[in-house]
Amino acid sequence: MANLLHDSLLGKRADSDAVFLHLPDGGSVSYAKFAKRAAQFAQALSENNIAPGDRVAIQVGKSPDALALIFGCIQAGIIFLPLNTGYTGDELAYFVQNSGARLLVCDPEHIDTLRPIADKRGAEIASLGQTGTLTAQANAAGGVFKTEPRQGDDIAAFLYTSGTTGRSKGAMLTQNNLLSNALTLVDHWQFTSSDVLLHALPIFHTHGLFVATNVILAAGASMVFFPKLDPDALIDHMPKTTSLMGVPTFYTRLLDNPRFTQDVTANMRLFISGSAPLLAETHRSFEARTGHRILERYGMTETNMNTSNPYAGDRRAGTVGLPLPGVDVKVCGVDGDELPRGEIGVLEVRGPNVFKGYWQMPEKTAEELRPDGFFITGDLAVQEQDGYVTIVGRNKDLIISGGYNIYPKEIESLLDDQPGVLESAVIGVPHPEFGETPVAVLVAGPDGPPDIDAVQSAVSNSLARFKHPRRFITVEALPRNTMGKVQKNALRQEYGALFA
Ligand code: MLC
Ligand code: AMP
Repeated sequence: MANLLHDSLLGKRADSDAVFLHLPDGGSVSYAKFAKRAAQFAQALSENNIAPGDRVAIQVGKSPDALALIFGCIQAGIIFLPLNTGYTGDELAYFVQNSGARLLVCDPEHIDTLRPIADKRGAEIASLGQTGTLTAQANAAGGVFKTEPRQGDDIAAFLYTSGTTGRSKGAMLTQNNLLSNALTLVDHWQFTSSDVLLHALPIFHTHGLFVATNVILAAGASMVFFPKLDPDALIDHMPKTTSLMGVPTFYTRLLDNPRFTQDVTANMRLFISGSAPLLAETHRSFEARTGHRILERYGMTETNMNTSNPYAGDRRAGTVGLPLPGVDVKVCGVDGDELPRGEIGVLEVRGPNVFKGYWQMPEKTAEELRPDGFFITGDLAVQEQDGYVTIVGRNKDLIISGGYNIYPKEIESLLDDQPGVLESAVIGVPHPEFGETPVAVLVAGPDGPPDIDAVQSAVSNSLARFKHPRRFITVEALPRNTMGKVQKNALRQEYGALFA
């Protein structure tokens, strides 16, 4: 029996000398070398008695080995949870606990601080990097590993995504969710083995991992693998590359760079944007500067990619294009009934890309995944007569900063527990660089106003940097409607120009 994802993405090129990764400083990693490295990690994991179906939590910096570890998990049938490197110990503890991870893999410099978190939850801990313990084991492994059979419906990964209420949920993504979407995107965006992608996204989210990496593997193409976004480095490499995938901040930062000219982009065939709304204005400025029309697409952690502007055809600024082949899309009223085209409602999607449910949260799954397979995205959208979809807002309390999701509820729960805070509301306001940024509005308790420095340090201790409110404002009372519900719209209006 086969391992669908491993065989399709890596196995079939396991002997190929073709380049998979170009390293920014000049080296490269071939498909054969990468496949062997993945097998070494699969072996190292097995030697640690991590079995198929077990979970491995991975919080490591971006590197070829980090990617090889993920593909080692796939080959060994182990479920991996890639985690944002910005998460604090508190956040990490939750993911290890909730997933029941058998192993936590971290950077060598964090192993001592994170060990108690793993110990307390009965997980082993290992590290990846030059002095890493798992790296040493992989180095000693022969690199021949009997691939674990896996079927399309088997879970490949948990991707944690927060909710508007309560804690993060582990979205269970199957092998077929990931593979079907990668194959669709290769076709839709016309990727071939000649493509060279600029890869500057993190590999712990859907965009950098399942869209960018899996598309490149499925096409047998290659990518320049940058540790993080550095617009100058992208510009340096662009004359020899063909494509870029980024969040809107990538495009605004490129436009801010005077070295970014039409000449630099002459060899590029495709610029793709997603994970957050791309302003129509950015789309137009980009075309004016380079002659390229950015291709915007729309997806989610739970669903991978759902819609995309066409490769050949009208890439319409401000829209997320048409449903991808095999994906059903409908715009519904709150009761779930489909609305006529042209009306605004909640977007629902169905297809082989849609996840299996939230790990050990059947009620949450039932709230968002209908029995007929439609997933309620929580995004507000309108679909034109000709099928183009525009995301016009959100029916969920979510802030997206530079492509990272921030759920106000998580920050508010922490703020409400701080001395001097009676209650709080966190809102997203427009930000020139990150699209949106969180602002905290606090109501003082009866004993006087809160000490903002103390509140800020509580936030720093518990939450990843990207979630920190950029402004704390103390008010007498929060605006409420007649039902007593906080009117965040009124707050957004009042503070909307803070970063203009
Ligand atoms: C970094 N910082 C951020 C931030 N990224 N703050 C808010 N929002 C962000 N997104 C913080 C840093 O910690 C730092 O804080 C300060 O901001 C400036 O750092 P920087 O060096 O300028 O940031 P940089 O490393 O360049 O990162 C910016 C970025 C990055 C936009 C390149 O955030 C990024 O790569 N975002 C992509 C996220 C992503 O992949 N999303 C896809 C999700 S999948 P300080 O105080 O230390 O200076 C998904 C589905 C789909 O949504 O459809 O794709
Ligand atoms: P995540 O949970 O990190 O996968 O984020 C998914 C959310 O990002 C979606 O529900 C949308 O709100 C948003 N999103 C992704 N792509 C786009 C896009 N092209 N335009 C607008 N919003 C987007």
